Formats: sequence, structure tokens, C-alpha cells
Amino acid sequence: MQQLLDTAEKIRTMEIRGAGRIAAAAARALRDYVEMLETSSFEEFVAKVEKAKSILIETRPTAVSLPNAVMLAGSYDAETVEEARSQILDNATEFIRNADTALDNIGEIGAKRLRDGDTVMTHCNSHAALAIIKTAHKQGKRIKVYATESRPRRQGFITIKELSDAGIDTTLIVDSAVRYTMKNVDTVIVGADSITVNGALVNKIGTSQLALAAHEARVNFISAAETYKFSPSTLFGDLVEIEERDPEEVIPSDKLGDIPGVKISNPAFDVTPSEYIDLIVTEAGAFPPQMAYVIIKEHLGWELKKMG
Ligand code: RUB
Repeated sequence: MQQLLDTAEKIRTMEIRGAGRIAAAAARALRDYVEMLETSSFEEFVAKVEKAKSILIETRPTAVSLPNAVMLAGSYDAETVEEARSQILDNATEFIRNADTALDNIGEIGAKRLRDGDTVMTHCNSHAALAIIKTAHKQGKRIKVYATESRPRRQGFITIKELSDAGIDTTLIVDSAVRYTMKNVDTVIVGADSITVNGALVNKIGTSQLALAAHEARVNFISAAETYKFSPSTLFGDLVEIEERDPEEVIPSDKLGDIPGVKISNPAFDVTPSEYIDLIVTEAGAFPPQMAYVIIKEHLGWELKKMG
């Protein structure tokens, strides 16, 4: 259990971050926990596995990749401990393998949308979005990237390091320079923490500003998202919870004394409506956001309830 608790803590504190990475880390933690779980009582096994799943799911509320990973990796239909254990080990291993392959496929599919000489803008640090940019670069296309700083956690610094290590022409901009810079951009590519059944994109705070600026400037806006980033429960009316993080990420606590009474709001994600999204690139194909239900039904196995 200690190892699983350590992973949960790393996700909570963002030592492990990004919707894809937290999904794979959760699947791995669950797999290792189940492998070591010592009990011959099926009831005890079920209770402990379900507890472990909720510990992982409760670490961060917005990325649906987390509950989806736990659901896909941790599913079993068994009556004995050994049967359930073996099914979870297989499912978790398959989830982790598929997650890796998905990034390669997203890279291949998305790179077809970039032309030699294109300029891309990206936000935060998304492995899926970077897979597209890096694949296009590997194909010999000359791609230039504007990466936003992404305050307050500055994940943009991870992005610019990754892009410059790959030899890609990269420029860092502050978040407030998005609209000013958009005139130089051909395509915006961002990741996804959740995509709802109506095709809305939940991603790092500020994503919707990129989308609005892109829309106004007639610039393409693409989200790169593995199919496990689609949110099945939004089909039944659930809303995606937007994580509110510690004000200390915005302003250090020793400075707060200078501004008594001032409140700090630190939402970590925002919502971009589907009308601002041209394309969602998944490992299963690239399609408009209006097709979100198809993914929820065919890849995640949830569908509308039949009446009567
Ligand atoms: C990360 C973020 C990323 C998505 C997709 O937020 O918003 O765009 O998670 O990332 P945080 P990926 O840093 O708060 O986790 O494509 O790597 O899954």
C-alpha cells in the first residue's frame, strides 16, 4: 500500500503531472498493488482494491484520464482472488502498453496536419501535443513553435526544454502575449485533460484564451487527446470539476501579509467550447469535437440508456 500512497502523493503534488502520465502512473500503481496483495478472501480483496482505486482517483479531480485508467486497468469479472488478480494484471498491462502506442499514433495522424514551414503555438506541457510537433519535425518539416509560459506552475519551461532538446525552433512567450503572437501562427495544438460528450475541451487554464484568439485570427485549433481523455459520465449530466489549487502557487505566502483581505483564485483548468475546436486528434483517428459520443460509446463502452 505504501507504494500506491507514494504515487498518489506524487500525483497530488504534481511531481507526476499531465493527464496521460498520471493515468499511466495510476495504472502501474494499481497493478503493483494488486500483484502484491496478500489475501485469500475475495471480499477482502474487493474491498482493498476498491479502496486503492478511490485513493488514486481522488488525487486530482479534473483529468478524466485518471478514473478512466483506473476503470480500464482495474476491471475484473471474477469470483476468486486469483482470477480477479490475473484479470487486473492483464488489463493494467494492456492499458499501459496502449497508452504508449496511442502517443505514437497521435503523432503520426496529427503530423499530417502540419506543413513544412508551419508555425505552431502550444500551451502548458502536453505529451500528446508534443508528439505531433516532434513527429512532423522528424519527418523533416521545418516547424517553429511558440510555447506559452503557463503560469502559475510554468509547465511551458518543460515544453521548451523538450522541444529544444529535439532540435525544434522554439520561442517562449508569456501567457498575456498569446493574442499579440497569434498573427504569426498557423496552428494551435494543445492537449486535453477531459473532453465532454458535447465536444468541449477541458485543459490547462488559459487554453480557452488561445482558442478564442485562434478563432478570431482564423487559425486552426487542434486538441491532441488519447481516447481515454473523453469523459463518459458527462453523457449522464455530470460536470467536469475544475481543480482549484493552492493560492501559494500564485503568490508566496510571505507576500500575502502585505495584502490583507485580498483573495487569490487559482483555477488549474478551463473549458473551451466545441465551436472553437477544429479537430481532435486521437490514436483512433482525427475528427471534429461533435463526434465525442462515438468515442465514449465505442472506445469506453458507455452508451445512452435505452428507455422501457
Ligand atoms: C497539464 C495539462 C495538459 C494535459 C494533457 O496540466 O493541462 O495539457 O494534461 O497532457 P497539469 P498530456 O500540469 O496541471 O497536470 O498530453 O501529457 O496527457
